[in-house]
Amino acid sequence: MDPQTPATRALALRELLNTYGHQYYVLDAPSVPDAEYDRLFRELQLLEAAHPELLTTDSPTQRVGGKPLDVFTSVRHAIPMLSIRSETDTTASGAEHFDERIRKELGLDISDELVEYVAELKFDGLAMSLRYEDHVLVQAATRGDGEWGEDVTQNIRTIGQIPLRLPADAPKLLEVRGEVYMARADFEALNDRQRTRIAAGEKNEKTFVNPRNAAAGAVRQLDSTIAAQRPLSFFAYGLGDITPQSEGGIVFSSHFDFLLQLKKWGFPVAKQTQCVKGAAGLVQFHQAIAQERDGLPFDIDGVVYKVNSLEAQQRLGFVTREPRWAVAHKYPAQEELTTVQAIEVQVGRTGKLTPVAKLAPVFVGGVTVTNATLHNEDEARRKDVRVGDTVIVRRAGDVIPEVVSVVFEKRMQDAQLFTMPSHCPVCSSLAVREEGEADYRCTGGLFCSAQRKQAVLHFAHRRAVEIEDLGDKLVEQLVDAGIVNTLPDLYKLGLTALSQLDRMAEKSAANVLAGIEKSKSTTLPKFLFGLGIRHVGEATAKELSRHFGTLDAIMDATLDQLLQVSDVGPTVAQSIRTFFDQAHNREVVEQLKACGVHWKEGVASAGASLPLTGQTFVLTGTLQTMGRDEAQAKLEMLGAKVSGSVSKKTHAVVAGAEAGSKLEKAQSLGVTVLDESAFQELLASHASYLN
Ligand code: I6G
Repeated sequence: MDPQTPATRALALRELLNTYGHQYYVLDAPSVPDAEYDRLFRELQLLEAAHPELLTTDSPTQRVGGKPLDVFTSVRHAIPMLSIRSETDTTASGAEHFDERIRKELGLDISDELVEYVAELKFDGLAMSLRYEDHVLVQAATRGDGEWGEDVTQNIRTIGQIPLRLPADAPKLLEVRGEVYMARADFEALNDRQRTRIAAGEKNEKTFVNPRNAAAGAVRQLDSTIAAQRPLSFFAYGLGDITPQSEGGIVFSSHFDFLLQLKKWGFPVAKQTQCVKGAAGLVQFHQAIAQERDGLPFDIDGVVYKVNSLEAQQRLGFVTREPRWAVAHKYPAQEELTTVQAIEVQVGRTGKLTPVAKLAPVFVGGVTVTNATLHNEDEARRKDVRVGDTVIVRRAGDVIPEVVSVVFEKRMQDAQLFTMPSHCPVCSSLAVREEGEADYRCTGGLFCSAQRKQAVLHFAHRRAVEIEDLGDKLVEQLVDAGIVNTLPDLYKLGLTALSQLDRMAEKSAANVLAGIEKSKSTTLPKFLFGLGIRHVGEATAKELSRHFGTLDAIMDATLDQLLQVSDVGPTVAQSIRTFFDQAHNREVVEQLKACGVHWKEGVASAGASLPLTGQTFVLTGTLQTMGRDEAQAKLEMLGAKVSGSVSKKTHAVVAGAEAGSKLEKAQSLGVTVLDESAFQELLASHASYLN
């Protein structure tokens, strides 16, 4: 064949672009620069424009969208799109119930071997069925009622991860089921673009509530050129129709084999998918994914377990429209609806005023939530949250709950716009918002009792000098009663003053005093962090201590000297200088020392290096001989950085008992792993730096 004919060139371009697209979208490993892809794409577009007869539906140029539709056509699924039943027990034992049921239904008893399962993610997106005939994507349909769905092929073709043509070894007929979703980062970027459009006065534009909602909107766009601008992704997880064996079709023996084959044919399959054995394997998967959930680049609402053997699946069959061989095991929802009962303004340690929505109690993310931050004036305005509003609240992991958006359709007519107060709600001092800052601040300083309370709580925090049993209720009483006005007042407390407070028995008072006594012996970074200097977090306090060695050296450091410390920029340096330039702050430090607060001062390591300087360690699992905080503190005293995640740059992973995925990752990356005794040896070899 002459390679120069338009037809062969078009074919070659389609194949090249499909290969590059697969490397880029599915494998996340592009092999050519974007400019090269764009050049070839343009060449194919021009060729197809000049020779319309060469245009095919599997051409990558068709990913940009086509003519707007009036309505979506209904299509009947060749094989019904089933739904999946949910395990009602959302605790880990839900997995055990499923395994028990499967064993019973398969007639297995205790002496029989463990059942093999495939454990997968339950993506928070939209189910989709992709039909390939003669290797070309001919139809993409939503689930609909399971029997009839909507034909959304034009929109689905715009998804770069979905192959438009399958390799020659794929069956002539293949229906792949999976989930269309929007990755979190793509969702954020889309909403940023939407906000810019709204700000530019573009009518009919809106922001989206969550990635699922944005994905659903894009899939149901009648104008596929708009869908093409919405960044959708896809994961494959199941089979619909397929060329039967009697017509030479391929036969799989297990679901896992099927998924591996899908990957080979170019479909994205979630890398978390695992083949596991028995209830213990399912429980382990459930727990591991619960840990990983917040760090995933996309939302999931649970995991799915499926019996791996297809022969066993057949034996188990279906109940109504649900397979008996699969179950969804959900995690607690991270978003819920509730109503705003009030909007209060809270005063933080540095005087920052934070608007907080007081909510009708709602169970979300595994806990009952009654407060959600609105962050600051701009955020509160942007979301336009008002008292009485019905709102979507989100709580993911340990992150503070937040109001995602208002359900405007449910807003009362007389709902009042929220405005930030001009004065501090606690001490009535003027509240100011400085230029370039997002926050209003109370100007009352330590005159403001709210700031005093927060300053005391911060000083007493576990990561600062750590005063056990000194909780917020107690601090509130101590400050309100005028017993504690400054930090040194804590060390002047006696049994009599304490026992007179509400709900404070003599025994509890004695515990508090013991906690205060214990806190006198601290470390320089903890003390420095506890002072609550603006912009000096825990990491900066550690860097400063390491660099200067003594508190006096830090207090007397010039701006230039402060700027020598890694992580310290002009704002932080200025904040430290301003703090120690104020006589009353130096006085507080002196008084605390006079009350007996002490630490071991070190030697300045500015310029010099400690034994583990420049090395990053990761701690995982449980150490028998010391807590994780202590292990971290020791590594840091030796100059190491301690990180939460393993990468190729990690110097070593310290693995205690029951170390999980971090240990596995270290092993797969070839990172050094120290068990507890090797770690002890390392510390012992540098003992002179630790005592
Ligand atoms: O709704 C679903 C989400 C995820 C599924 C599913 C799934 O596997 C990861 N698998 C099946 C078989 C069904 N629904 C019916």
